[in-house]
Amino acid sequence: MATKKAAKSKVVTRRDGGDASAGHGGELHQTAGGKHPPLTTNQGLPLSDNQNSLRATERGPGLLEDFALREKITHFDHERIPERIVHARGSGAHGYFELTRSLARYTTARILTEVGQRTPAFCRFSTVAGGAGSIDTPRDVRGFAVKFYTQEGNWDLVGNNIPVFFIQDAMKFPDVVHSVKMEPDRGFPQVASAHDTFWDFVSLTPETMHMIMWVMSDRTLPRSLRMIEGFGVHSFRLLDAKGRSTFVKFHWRPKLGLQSTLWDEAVKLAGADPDFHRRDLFEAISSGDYPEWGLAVQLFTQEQADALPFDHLDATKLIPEELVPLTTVGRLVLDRWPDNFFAETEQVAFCPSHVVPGIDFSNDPLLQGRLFSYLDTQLSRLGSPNFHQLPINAPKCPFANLQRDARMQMLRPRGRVNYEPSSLDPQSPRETPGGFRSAAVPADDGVKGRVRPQSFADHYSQARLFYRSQSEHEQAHLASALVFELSKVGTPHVREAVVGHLRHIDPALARRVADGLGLPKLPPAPRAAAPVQDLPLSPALRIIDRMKPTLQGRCVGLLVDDGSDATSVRALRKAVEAAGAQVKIVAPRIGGAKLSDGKTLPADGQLAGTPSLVFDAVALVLSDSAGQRLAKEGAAVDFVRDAYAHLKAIAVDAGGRRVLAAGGVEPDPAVLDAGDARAFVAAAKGRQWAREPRVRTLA
Ligand code: HDE
Repeated sequence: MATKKAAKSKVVTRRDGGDASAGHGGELHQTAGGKHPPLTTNQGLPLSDNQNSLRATERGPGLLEDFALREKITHFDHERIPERIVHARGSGAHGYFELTRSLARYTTARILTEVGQRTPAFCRFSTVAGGAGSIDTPRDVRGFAVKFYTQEGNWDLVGNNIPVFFIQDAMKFPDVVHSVKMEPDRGFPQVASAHDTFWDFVSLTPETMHMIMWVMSDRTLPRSLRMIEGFGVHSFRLLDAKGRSTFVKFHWRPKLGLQSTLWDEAVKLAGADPDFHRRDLFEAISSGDYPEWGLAVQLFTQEQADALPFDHLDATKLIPEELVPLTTVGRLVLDRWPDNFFAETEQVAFCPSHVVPGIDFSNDPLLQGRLFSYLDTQLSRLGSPNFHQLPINAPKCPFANLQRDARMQMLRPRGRVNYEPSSLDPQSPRETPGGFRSAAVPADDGVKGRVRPQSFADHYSQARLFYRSQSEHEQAHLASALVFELSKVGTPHVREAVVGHLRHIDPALARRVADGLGLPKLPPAPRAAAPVQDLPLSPALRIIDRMKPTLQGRCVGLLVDDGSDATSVRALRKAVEAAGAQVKIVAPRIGGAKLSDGKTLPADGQLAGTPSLVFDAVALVLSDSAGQRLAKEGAAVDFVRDAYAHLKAIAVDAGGRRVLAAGGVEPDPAVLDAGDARAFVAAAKGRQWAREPRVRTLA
């Protein structure tokens, strides 16, 4: 038996360096397949047989004595840990943060004052509502959590891709999450807000309205995690050496610009590639095309905050950048995929309470609740207060205190002193004058109580500001999203109540949605707790106008078959790659296609499994006979039909035109000749918004 041979074979190499946590002791065995470490039990016992359990006789019962089987199965039975109650599905990557502009005027935090300093970082992106095994492209908020391993301890900036939140007070978090998750009696829908309980909660909670505008916008349908913004949401404080504080809001801006998919595309992507975003991030990092974001800050004083027409401590409000400008101070680059998904992406534990000296919290009641929740959740998820000792969570600077013991203790503190003050051990850790201090700000006068300030009462003005700041196309998408979601709500009074709220936001929006739902008349608007203000619009909140006309970081699909014109294929590929995009070859067979020059071009994807959904633009270079054949092939017809409906540029030659015709696609200025690679590249840099009214009815 091969394994027996392996166990007996001579030790040929010592394992040098590497990750001791990988678990094997250091000796490699030469086998026919190469050099392998010995397979051992968790106690280090080398095993000679990993194929068969121990049995009383050849065809007899198994034996309890079989410790190797029991250890293996027991460990397997316990492989899963509780998934995160929210943000369960996520993808992470390592990288670094580099400061480009000092904030020394405002803070002592070294990560924000030492220009050029590179701080190691780990970033995890997530959806919110679905389970760990759900899809990447639901209509959902995306988490954007960054752990900076600074010299002064770990700083976690645990944000989202939307700058506001559903609720104002942590007390309501379990309610909003329960309402959006699958309904508890039936266990569906998975990862969708389009159901009664969510909209019931929303309709009875007007403070959700601003966030609802964002969630119904294209922001929740990102094309790639590399093309989302990130926001710290709450106001934080920066503290200088004298203890003076300045409010700060943190923003991440993607280098590739913002880009979203269309709803129809996102829905189909869920089936075509449930890992669409994870794969995209993995492929980008693996190919050295490192995702990058700029870190920008909005800085403002208490006096400026007091002059704002809303309360910045209310997490349902943003501060338009037209009011308080953004200053870019650094960049985040993700350049390394984790070695092991579970050890790193799953076990990473973010807590907004992890800050460094020079950064402090504001009184935002949502943030205050979060400061408790995350530590608590890590205890249940990771099972021990020693979760900070896991390599992904451990600070990369020295850390020491007098906390001791507990489950899964990995450290071996020495000596008799595990208390403070002490005089017996000069080495025991002590307080440091430059250590963390809370901002010494005077507390407001007031009465203790379960209260919401009147300054939190305006729920509609910023929802209006957001909606009215959108481009025409984005407004149409938003209205259509509301119609889609509310059409999935079975309870008429819930649908009507939501439309009632929309009347405060924008009467035309309310009418559009009411029409889309087929309501006979506009439902009444609820009483607004504060007058609705017409705040100055903020065009910076749009996506469409701010999409970068670029192919950088994008992917173009080239559909070929036997006999495709080699010159056209080569010219298209060259032009697209020169513009910074990746080219993927799609063919009816994964082995590739024999082009007109007699050479075989290997395929990256087989046609049936590689729809145009996964590309930003497509080209079809097909011989006449291949065109005729593929015109009868559903996958090829869908390839062009979807590309057209998703407003993508399409290049075709004569063979390709046959498939277009079979798909009933009417040529327009972005359906181009495959011979004109330059025009194709120019069109591929954007979506064809003008085409949209021809392909779908929007509310
Ligand atoms: Fe979270 N949130 N949250 N959240 N959140 C969690 O912590 C919570 C909120 C965010 O990739 C949980 O480790 C409360 C706002 C991200 O691991 C939990 C409240 C923002 C992630 C939790 C909020 C976020 C989480 C679940 C209201 C944007 C994923 C697992 C008071 C600024 C981090 C976990 C990762 C995760 C609680 C509101 C972002 C239960 C109580 C606002 C990106 O602790």
